Amino acid sequence: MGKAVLIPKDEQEKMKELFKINQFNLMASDLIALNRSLPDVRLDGCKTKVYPEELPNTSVVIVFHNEAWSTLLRTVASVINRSPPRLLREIILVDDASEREFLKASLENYVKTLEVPVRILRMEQRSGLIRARLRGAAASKGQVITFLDAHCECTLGWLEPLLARIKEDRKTVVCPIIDVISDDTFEYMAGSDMTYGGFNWKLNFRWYPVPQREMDRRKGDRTLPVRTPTMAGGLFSIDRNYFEEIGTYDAGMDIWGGENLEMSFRVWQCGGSLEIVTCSHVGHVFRKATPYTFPGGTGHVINKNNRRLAEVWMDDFKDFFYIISPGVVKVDYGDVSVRKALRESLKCKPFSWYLENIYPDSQIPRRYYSLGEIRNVETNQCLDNMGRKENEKVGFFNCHGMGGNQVFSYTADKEIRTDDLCLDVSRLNGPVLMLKCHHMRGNQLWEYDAEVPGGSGTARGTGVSLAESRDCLGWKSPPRSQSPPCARCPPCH
Ligand code: UD2
Ligand code: MN
Repeated sequence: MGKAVLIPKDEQEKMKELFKINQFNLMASDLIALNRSLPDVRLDGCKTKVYPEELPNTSVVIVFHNEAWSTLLRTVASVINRSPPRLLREIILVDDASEREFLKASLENYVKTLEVPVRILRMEQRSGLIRARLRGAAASKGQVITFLDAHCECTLGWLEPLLARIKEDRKTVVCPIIDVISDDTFEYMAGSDMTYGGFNWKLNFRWYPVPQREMDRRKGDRTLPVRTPTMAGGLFSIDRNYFEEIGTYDAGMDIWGGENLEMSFRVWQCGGSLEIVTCSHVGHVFRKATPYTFPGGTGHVINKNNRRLAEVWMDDFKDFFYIISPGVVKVDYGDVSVRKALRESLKCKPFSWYLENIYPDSQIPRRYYSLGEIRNVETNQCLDNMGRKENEKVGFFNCHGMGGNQVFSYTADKEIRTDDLCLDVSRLNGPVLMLKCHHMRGNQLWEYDAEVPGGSGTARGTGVSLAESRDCLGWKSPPRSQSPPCARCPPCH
């Protein structure tokens, strides 16, 4: 029933050793049956829903690199045991050049004993999850392709609502709610239907609360799919032909990262939609660290992938990513002309359309006056978020002109924001804090009185000055003249 596994004290040393192999509690996973039962975590309204008898069937594609035996085969078992046989066309396992012996002949022999066709494809060399998924997709025969990570557990009724939604609208890409399988105890914990996918300036995928406008659109019915700006990436279903039409994946992306935002932007901007189907629940082991190597270096690979998606899909809004990630502009991202041509041929909408219509609560403001540093021209000190977290005070530091922690945007809503935090003066005479942006103005409203855009002026919060001991701050447009340009003053609105 998805309960936690507790390892006795005298085995905990061993447990810690084994943890390092996959960055999850392998000992716990190995103690759990491959076909363990799970609680039914669905909303009551989901349990009684009736889906059409005729639904498209699906191929399930699972890519893996050095995955553990028990997690991989528990994923497979849960797919087989909890999918109506008529809807499960096949399971395709794509081995991304794993080095572990048990993933070779033993795996092949094991899957032969299963009652659903399971094919194993092997990448000749380490290719990363994106190209591995492309390989699996190309070999698949189902009407729908469902991608899963190799450490998932599907729950009762997970598949029907996904396929039913695609049957209703073949251009909808659908994700289940991703439940949490603890990396420590393998306890199964229900995910929330009240969060959806977003991203920050660094292009990290993040969960954010489902906004009121989306609750209103669904008239408060939480069993209806949530339109989500982005997806986490690992677990989703897509109509097979639509996957082709919309441009599959960017095969120029390596190893891990970025492909989820790339697909999210592409689907929305090119006429499709992306939803979390809240009646479908699939568990996933979320890890705190990656267990495998990144040929080329973790940072380099992720920056390259992110540059590819920023260059193709984000138009000038890529400036937010570039200015907050110093050095990233130096990363070679290869050739994206094929992806740009795809964007042309599909007549996709601009990123500003996406921000306005799909993600108005985005961390990247659709309209803003300025993006750059906030400098006190007398002292040459700059506002600096100091890498601090929510609810801490904003700092000051010598201006370094490198972006990063010294980047702020003065938005059309008159917020001063640094990534997903806004300067806030809710504590009377207290320090200026960085809090979640609430879009309600109030304590997050800043007036800026410079006469020329980008010129010097005073930024004042309601009743409190921005700096602890200073009355005002000089305001200067971004210092960098090299590409990418950071200033766009002020946008039309
Ligand atoms: C999340 C996604 C993941 C992917 C990633 C961004 C979920 C639950 N997971 O990270 O699917 O979108 O964000 O890229 O949404 N793998 C390979 N070859 C590699 C590296 C990984 O086959 O070179 C496999 C790996 O064994 C796993 C899958 O790809 O089955 C995803 O990798 P992960 O589990 O490390 O990614 P995760 O969950 O942190
Ligand atoms: Mn994963």
